[in-house]
Amino acid sequence: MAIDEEASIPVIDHSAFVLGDECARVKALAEIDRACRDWGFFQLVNHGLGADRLENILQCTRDFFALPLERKLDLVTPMSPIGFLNQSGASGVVDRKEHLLFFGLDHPSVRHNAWPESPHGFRGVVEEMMRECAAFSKLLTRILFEALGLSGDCAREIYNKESGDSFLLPFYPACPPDYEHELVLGQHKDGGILTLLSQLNEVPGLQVLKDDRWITVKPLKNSLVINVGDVMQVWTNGRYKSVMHRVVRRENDRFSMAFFHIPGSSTEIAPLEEFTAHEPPKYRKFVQGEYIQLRMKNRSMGNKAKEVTIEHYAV
Ligand SMILES: O=C(O)CCC(=O)C(=O)O
Repeated sequence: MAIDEEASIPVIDHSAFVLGDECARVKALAEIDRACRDWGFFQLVNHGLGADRLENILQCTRDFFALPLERKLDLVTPMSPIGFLNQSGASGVVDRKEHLLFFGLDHPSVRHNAWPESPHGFRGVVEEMMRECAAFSKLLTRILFEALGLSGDCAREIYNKESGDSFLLPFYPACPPDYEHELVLGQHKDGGILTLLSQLNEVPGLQVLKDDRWITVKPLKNSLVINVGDVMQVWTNGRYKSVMHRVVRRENDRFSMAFFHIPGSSTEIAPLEEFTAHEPPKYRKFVQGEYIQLRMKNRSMGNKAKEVTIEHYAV
């Protein structure tokens, strides 16, 4: 598939939701609605996650991944997705990256998070960011519901009883120029409600599929990339799109941060009545935890089976 370096995903100004100007709010809601239908992705500027906090996360992340591999391997947690990982990939495609994954602070298994002793202060910085991201992703979910013409409280009723949130710090090591644009993270969609992503050190690499072309997401200073996940696609019966994305190699080290806003594992997911009044449901009901388990097998090393996607539940 061709790569389009010219096109850009929509950019939306979050200050429209803060300043109290009703016209600006209505316009921004319409922009979000269009972006979620057409792209499944947008970049948000003037969001509430402070630039200094993002800088602190970048610093901690750099320092952690600069440690010798043996020290990082101390944080491998067998049989669990959390902690350090430097080997993943499926269907013969190896992800050339390392990452640290944590359960969100409201996740029932948060106590199992594995914390590095070095760099000093890492846990405090990451927990503060996770707290911010959890609050901001709830707010954004309410904004997406409002853009859909639903009450923001609707979100509270359908998924807020427990949390499946997680927080990822990936590191994509620099590659020699000849290998630029090789895949480092295979194409996939996200399995939750929505994802907040920061290209922390502004090295590009993230690409989004649109009309059979890969569009590079150009890093904008202090912006957040927001993307719709599979759950939002099911809730809206396909109106909002969970879109394929991937990461390609670059000549520079690349650091990013992703917060996956995910319903708790016992939450039942199905198209909302509001979207099935005039058309049949496109998905059957499923339980979030079951879907997450199926997806985890997708990316486990050596898995040769066909990837399980949300189409597994299509009717
Ligand atoms: O690092 C990035 O830019 C994207 C990460 C991502 O898509 C993922 O880990 O699911």
